[in-house]
Amino acid sequence: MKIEVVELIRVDIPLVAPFRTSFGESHTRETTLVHVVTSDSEGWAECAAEPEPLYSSEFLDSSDLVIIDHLLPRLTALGDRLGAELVGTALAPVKGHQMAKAVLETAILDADLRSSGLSFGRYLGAVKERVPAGVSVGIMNEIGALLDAVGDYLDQGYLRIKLKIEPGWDIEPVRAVRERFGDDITLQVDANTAYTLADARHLARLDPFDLLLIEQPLPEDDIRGHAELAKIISTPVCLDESITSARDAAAAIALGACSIINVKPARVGGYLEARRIHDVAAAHGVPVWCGGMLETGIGRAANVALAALPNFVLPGDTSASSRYFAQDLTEPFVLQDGHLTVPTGPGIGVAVLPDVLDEYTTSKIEIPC
Ligand code: OSB
Ligand code: MG
Repeated sequence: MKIEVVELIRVDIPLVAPFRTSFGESHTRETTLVHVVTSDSEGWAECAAEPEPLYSSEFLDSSDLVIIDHLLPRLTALGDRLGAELVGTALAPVKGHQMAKAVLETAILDADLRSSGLSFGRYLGAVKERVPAGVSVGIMNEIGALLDAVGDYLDQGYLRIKLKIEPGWDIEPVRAVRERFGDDITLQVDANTAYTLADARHLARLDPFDLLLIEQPLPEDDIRGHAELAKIISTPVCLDESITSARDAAAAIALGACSIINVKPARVGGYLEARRIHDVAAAHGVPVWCGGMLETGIGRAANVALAALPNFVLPGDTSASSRYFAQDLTEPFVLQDGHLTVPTGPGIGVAVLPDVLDEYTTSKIEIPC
């Protein structure tokens, strides 16, 4: 396969409601789409980075620049030997920049699979036709608004609720949700690194609420802290930001820093590394689930396929398109019985809607190869 043209298309799409986390608030989903055109196919992927380096050190402009100046030249140097399975090795000399590497590898994988007629699910090893959907609920100004939002998501059929937390918005919202909706709903929290180990006693106050897990309470480089915390609190510790490779996953498991892993393909450099994390975790009896970064249908399609692998035993942040957007870039993913259907068409199995893409495009860079 030989790349002929790569387009970097920046889009900015309004969210149906602002989404607040411990690190910031978003009103739109701004992302770069990578469109790879090859001699016999094309591929699409979506960058998970955000406009500012607040979730991780990567951000959209950095990802675009790294792709253009450092990643793409290493791939075009391979000429027509290029295939998705060579991308990781070819890009390994470039340190870090997992999200930039992931979007490029994913677009090439999509092109590869479209030309061979294979779906992402078939290629990755999906064993399910549909996957259970959870929903991530942002930090709000008051408990009443939170209860309304959670009630609405439960009415829609979401099978698991994740509350974003931060110091000052943790015990009380969890207590309120348990009091209103009972002990039977599956409930978990995500701190996005907002605490330190000195908060261990405080976080132990979440123990009585029988949470499925607490996600990334401590800074991303504090593996030892998570291991210590896991000994103090009874809520299972799940890592998100800390895990950027299968080696990280193996180390965190061995050190007792987590008993569950949130797998986000973008954070770990792509779907091939994500599958390795799935395998490492499975070998240790550690369950995984598929995280999200407010993806459009383009990124969501591949995530839903990954979430159909056998060790993805917990509901993911794989919500329906309507949870994020009034109008998605593809046909919307719809919640049916609390599940999303795994696409079966070639590649990611969904098509970009050209008129919608035009409407939300803010800039475009075309790189002939
Ligand atoms: O930590 O999982 C996270 C969104 C943006 C950045 C980080 C995270 C999130 C979410 C939303 O929790 C998940 C989603 O529904 O896509
Ligand atoms: Mg998270």
